[in-house]
Amino acid sequence: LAFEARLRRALERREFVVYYQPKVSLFSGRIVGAEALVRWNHPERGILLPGEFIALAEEAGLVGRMGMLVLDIACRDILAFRAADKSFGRVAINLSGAQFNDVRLLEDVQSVTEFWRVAPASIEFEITESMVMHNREQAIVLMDGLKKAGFTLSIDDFGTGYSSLAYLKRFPVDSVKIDRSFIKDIPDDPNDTAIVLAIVAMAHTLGLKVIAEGVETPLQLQTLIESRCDEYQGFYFSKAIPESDFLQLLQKQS
Ligand code: G
Ligand code: G
Ligand code: MN
Ligand code: NA
Repeated sequence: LAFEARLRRALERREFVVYYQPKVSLFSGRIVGAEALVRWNHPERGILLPGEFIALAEEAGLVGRMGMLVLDIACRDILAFRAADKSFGRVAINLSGAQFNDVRLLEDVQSVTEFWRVAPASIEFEITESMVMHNREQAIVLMDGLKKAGFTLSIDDFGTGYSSLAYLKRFPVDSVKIDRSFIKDIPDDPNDTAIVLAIVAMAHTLGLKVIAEGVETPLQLQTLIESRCDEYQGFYFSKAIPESDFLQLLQKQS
């Protein structure tokens, strides 16, 4: 309970910060977007990673409020990113299961983007397969609503759940993010290399873009380029960094 009270106070005091990890385009080789990753700037303990507080925030019913704070910060930061680089695309935001089950999600996110006058297409929501598969029909209704409002949708950790072609076709999503467990051992592991190729081919057939996460080595990148994966994210390019550092990266490339 002490931790829960501490987390509540952290929300009131806006102790959360957002770090950004670049997404690089196959087509242009430029940074075209970023994934927003929340950190708790704890007054005594310093920067805490999501693994130390997200699950507890979910249990305490606070993850929705935290998510709205993350979206609020990301919208503010997008305006700065656009000012630094006119061609800057999207910021991706991770949704938790609790947010996805909240009937007010669409209303809430629209009120934030409207406040900042940020086009919904600049916001990409990363949704995991398991969140969608948990309640498929309700998930499709919510995703349809978000799409109609103009938001971009992506399936995170793709390949780890019970992803099926049949369902992917019915989900109104724009892209899939291949889970980093499939990227880790390419090109040495022929099975993983084949899986990556198959995911890209399948996604492209369905008109979806493919993002690879966890890209760490030049050989992994080369393999992904050869498989025509659309965007890359990983330590090879950059870890998640504070807003001011990300802004500098954008300024350097424009
Ligand atoms: O870099 P990293 O340790 O930041 O992130 C770990 C995990 O935390 C990731 O799987 C990511 O999905 C999750 N995460 C990061 N930021 C957020 C956020 O703003 N909201 C939610 N729900 N999850 C997040
Ligand atoms: O997909 P999720 O939303 O689960 O992914 C974000 C997590 O992946 C964060 O914890 C981030 O720090 C981590 N991550 C990002 N790039 C890399 C990478 O190249 N290698 C590894 N091992 N982890 C990465
Ligand atoms: Mn993610
Ligand atoms: Na992921």
